[in-house]
Amino acid sequence: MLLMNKPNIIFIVADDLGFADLGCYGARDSVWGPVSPNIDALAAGGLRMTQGYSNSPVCSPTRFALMTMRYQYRVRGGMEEPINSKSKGSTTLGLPTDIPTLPSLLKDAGYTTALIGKWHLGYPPAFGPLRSGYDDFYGIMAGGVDYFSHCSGKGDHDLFVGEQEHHEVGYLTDLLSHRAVDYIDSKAASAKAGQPFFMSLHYTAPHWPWETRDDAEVATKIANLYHLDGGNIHTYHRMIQHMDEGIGWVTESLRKNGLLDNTLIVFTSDNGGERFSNNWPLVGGKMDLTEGGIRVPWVAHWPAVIPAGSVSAQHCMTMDWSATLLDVGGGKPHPNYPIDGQSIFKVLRDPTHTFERPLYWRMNHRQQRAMRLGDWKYLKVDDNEYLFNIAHDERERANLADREGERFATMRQQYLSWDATVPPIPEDAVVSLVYSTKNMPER
Ligand SMILES: [Ca+2]
Repeated sequence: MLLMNKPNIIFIVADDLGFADLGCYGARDSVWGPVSPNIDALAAGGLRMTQGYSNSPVCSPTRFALMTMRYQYRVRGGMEEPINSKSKGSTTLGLPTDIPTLPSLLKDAGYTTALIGKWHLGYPPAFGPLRSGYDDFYGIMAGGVDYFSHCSGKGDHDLFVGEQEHHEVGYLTDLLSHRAVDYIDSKAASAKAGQPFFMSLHYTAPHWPWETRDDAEVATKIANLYHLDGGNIHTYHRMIQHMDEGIGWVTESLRKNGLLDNTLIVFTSDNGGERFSNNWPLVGGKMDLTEGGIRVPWVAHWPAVIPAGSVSAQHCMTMDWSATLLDVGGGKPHPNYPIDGQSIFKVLRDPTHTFERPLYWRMNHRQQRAMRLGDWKYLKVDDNEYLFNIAHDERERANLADREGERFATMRQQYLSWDATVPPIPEDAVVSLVYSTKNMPER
């Protein structure tokens, strides 16, 4: 290691935040000012990735990859798009507890570990964060809850400390931020004495329902959590800003405790943007393998190692960042569970460094396939296949499959060869869509 002490690690994951929703990724200011000044400051003081992806365009599959550092298709639960409340009581639709995870392997490397926020990888007694490597858990088990009642879509109260149900009054984004600050405060002395911590901070913001800190009243009136008759970009911006403010509190807490210099903070989203997101200049969003569904912000801040103001076009996806955090923490993958993720630690130390990194995605929804290799992307949606030069056309409008026939055939074959290395989509895998064109026109 470069450093005397292993760094503390904070992995912040937003929910359904789009590629261009942050100021540092080109978002316009809201009517009341910048939407994400604190995350923008982390990017300015660290690294911003321009070609970073999520492992999936939907929630739980990405989280399987984040935890296991492997393609999510390797476990049955990872093929649900996404895990929903019907998996309560299931012993198959969740993260199997025998699989080594990022937190369990960091624990082996000497870290204390905590998840504050959303789990979404199956329900106890078969599954849960404390069974997969986290020492502490404060948050929700489901894919989404109301910000005030903390109830999931079926009306079940879903806020837990460990595996104990926990009632607390407050706006969920703020509760998670305060809890994260408390965690840092409680671990500061031991961290300075050489016992590092790994904190996953998985916000539900800016996911539906469309409620700001001032919308307790709205929460009493919505028919269901999908909130198809509510929200607007102003509410959406405020929800991002509340999360950003909390991230400012977290950063300030690290500074106050003298931990900021040797703490690696990583910020991202679990999938591309939803209905109110800004994904410009990309097309599509959540559930799509066009760039808008999978290209997400990746910001990393670590003053001791990452040069301020760095920008990198290194290709990477969620599981590569998990592999990086394991690498940074001095952990090792379990030999029986070789990981698919590739560490980009070298890029953090030298953001001018890049390496070739082929990336693959597969969705049951609309039989989608995608592969990114260098400037090029092979894409299939329903029965249509495409080839795009992402470096020239990241909006994926100019289909070069005919003009570049040989390249198209080669990439298609390479995709199929990769696909043969992961289990096929089982017959009973479920795709759950929240809305259709009956609810709102095509985007
Ligand atoms: Ca999500």
